[in-house]
Amino acid sequence: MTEAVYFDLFGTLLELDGLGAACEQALPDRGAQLAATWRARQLEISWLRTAMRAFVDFDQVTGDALDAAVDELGLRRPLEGRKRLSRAFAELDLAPGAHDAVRELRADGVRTGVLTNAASGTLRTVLERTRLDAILDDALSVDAVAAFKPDPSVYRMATDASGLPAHRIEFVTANGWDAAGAGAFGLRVVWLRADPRARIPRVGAPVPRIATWRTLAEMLRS
Ligand code: LAC
Repeated sequence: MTEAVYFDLFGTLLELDGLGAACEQALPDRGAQLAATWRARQLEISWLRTAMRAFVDFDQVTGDALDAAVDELGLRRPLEGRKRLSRAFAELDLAPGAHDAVRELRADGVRTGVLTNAASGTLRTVLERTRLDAILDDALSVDAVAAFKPDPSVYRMATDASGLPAHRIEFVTANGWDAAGAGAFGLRVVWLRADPRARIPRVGAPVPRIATWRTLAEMLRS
């Protein structure tokens, strides 16, 4: 029986689809391109800053990534509504089925938590807005360790918070690179793989189990 389960936030509990729509409003016809470039730069900057030991919080990384993406797309005018758009990650919708799955697991007596790159303040706002705060025991932001995923210190927050060894903790993410990082640390990983063609990066991590929000609770029960 599962004792504790931690969830990734951006792209997992929250779906990234809304990012394209928000970008489309700011930049008609190129919203999808801006959203994809923005997310790619956001992750790249977080990995670089972690390797460089030059942590700033994820809000700052996200803003810098937006500016980098806009620059790359070669826009001549400043992006309209840049300030509002930079908050788009915090306003993403819950993934369908996510709330039900977390609630079901918690009702089974499983300890639940979120383990995310998100800055503490943003995380609090998101959990209140989505009402996840009522069904999550732990809200773990990387601010506490001043490093981003996949630094092992981030995944260690789950063992510290739960008091359980890594191999008795489930970690659920839709991000393949996050699945690799958590698996390499020793957590039991479930990958909510959105695209059947997606592959885990070849970094020597164990192969994760694959589920959907609909099948997750049942899988973790057995
Ligand atoms: C998170 C991003 C990386 O940690 O998905 O929420």
